[in-house]
Amino acid sequence: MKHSALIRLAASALSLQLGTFLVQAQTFNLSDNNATADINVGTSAGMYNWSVQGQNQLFQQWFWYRVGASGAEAPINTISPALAVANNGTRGLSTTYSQGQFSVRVEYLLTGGLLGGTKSTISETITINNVSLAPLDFHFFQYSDFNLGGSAAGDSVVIGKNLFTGLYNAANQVHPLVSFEESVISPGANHAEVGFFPNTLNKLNDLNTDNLNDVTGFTGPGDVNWAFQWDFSIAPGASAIINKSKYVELTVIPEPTAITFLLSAVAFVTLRRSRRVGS
Ligand SMILES: [Ca+2]
Ligand SMILES: [Ca+2]
Ligand SMILES: [Ca+2]
Repeated sequence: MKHSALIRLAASALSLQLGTFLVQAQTFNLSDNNATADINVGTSAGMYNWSVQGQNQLFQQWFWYRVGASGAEAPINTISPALAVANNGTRGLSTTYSQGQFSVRVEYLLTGGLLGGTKSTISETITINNVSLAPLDFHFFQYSDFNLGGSAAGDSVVIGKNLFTGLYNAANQVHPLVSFEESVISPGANHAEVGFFPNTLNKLNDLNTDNLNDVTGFTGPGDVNWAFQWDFSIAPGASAIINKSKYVELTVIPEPTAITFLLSAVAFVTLRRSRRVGS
C-alpha cells in the first residue's frame, strides 16, 4: 500500500475515533428574525457575537469553574470536548461537558423581535450534575464582556442584589445607543465583579485561586466587563441549576426620515435668518 493511501486510511480511522473532538472546534450560529448569535463551543472564545439588526453587542461570554476551595479556575471547555446539539430550529443550542465526577450542560435560546425591530433576548439554563458518590464543592463563574453599540468604548455597568436573599441577581450595562440587562432568575450569585478588561479575565485564566471581589460598580465608561460566581455544594446524584435571561435593546435608531426632517428644519431657519439679515 502506498504511503498516501495509508495516511488516508489512518486519517479516516482517526476521524472516526475522534468524532467528538471534531465537534470541539465547531461554531454554532443561532438566528431568529432581527437577531443572530455565534457560539464557539470548544474554546473560551465562547459566545462571541450577539447582533441585533446586524450590530454586534458582544465580544465574549464564557464559563469557568473550580472544584474545591483552592486551585486554579478553568474554562468549561477543558472538562471535555463539547457534545453539542442544535434545537428549536435555528434558535437553540444544548452543549454538555462531562468527566467522571460531574457534567455541565449549558442551554441557549435566542429570541429576536420582528425584522427591523430593536429588541432581542437570550435565555440560558446551566445544569451541573454531580455523578460521583461524594458531595461536590463546585464554583461556577460566568464572565461577560459586552461591547455595546459595536465598539469597546463608552460602556458602563452596575450589578444589583436581590434585597431579600442578598444574592446578586442583575447586571445592567448601558451605552448612549444600547441598553442591556441580565436577570438571574434563580438562584442568585454568591459573588460578583465589575471592572475594566482584562482584569477579571486574567483572574480566571491564571494559576491562582480566585473568588470575585464583590465590587459591583457603577463602573465606566470604558471597555467594561462583569462576572458572577455561584458557590454550590451538590449532594451525590443531585444537580445545581442556574436560570438566566439577557435582554438587549437598541434605544436610539437614527431614522433617515427624522434626519431629513431635522436638516430641512435647519435649512428653513437658516434661510429665514439670512432673509432677515438681508431685509
Ligand atoms: Ca460600546
Ligand atoms: Ca485564577
Ligand atoms: Ca466590554
